[in-house]
Amino acid sequence: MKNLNIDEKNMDEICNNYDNPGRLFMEIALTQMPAAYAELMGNPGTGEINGIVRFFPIGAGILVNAEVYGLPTGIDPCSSDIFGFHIHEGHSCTGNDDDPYANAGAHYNPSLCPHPAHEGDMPPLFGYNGSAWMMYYTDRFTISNIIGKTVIIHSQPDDFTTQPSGNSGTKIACGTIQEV
Ligand SMILES: [Cu+2]
Repeated sequence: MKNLNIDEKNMDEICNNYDNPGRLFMEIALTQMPAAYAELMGNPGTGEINGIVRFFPIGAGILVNAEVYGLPTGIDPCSSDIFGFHIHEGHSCTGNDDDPYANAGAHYNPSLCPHPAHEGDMPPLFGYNGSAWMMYYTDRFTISNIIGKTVIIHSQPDDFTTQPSGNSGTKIACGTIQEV
């Protein structure tokens, strides 16, 4: 088994040449500090949702890792327990009675593309008995693009078709992205 020697200088080289970048990603997530993170919190109306999203720059992309607890669990055996998950352009997890995270705004979408081609569109969270874990690698944004913006969990699956946000229901948890 190859021994990975990870430092900033050789990340591009490793990413481009290593035969299993997934192992590099796992190793980085386990051993390195992220460049940015968001602590996700629910509100009294959505229960005890809490979690963290961490952003690691690797090569030309960003490795995103989400870990969330306290998600709703469906009673219906056919409940999907899938939750839309996006970076929104607003800078605040505040709102009003109708939408407690209204000030998180719309999806981060500087290119003005349709959903799901927004820069802030991410893979949805798949709930497992109320928790979720997800990791993916993207070049849709840089760390400086997202600092201060918000990560939102929605109540429903993202259908990746309906505009402007995949018919993913209400916003049930939110966190502001902080630089480490
Ligand atoms: Cu959203």
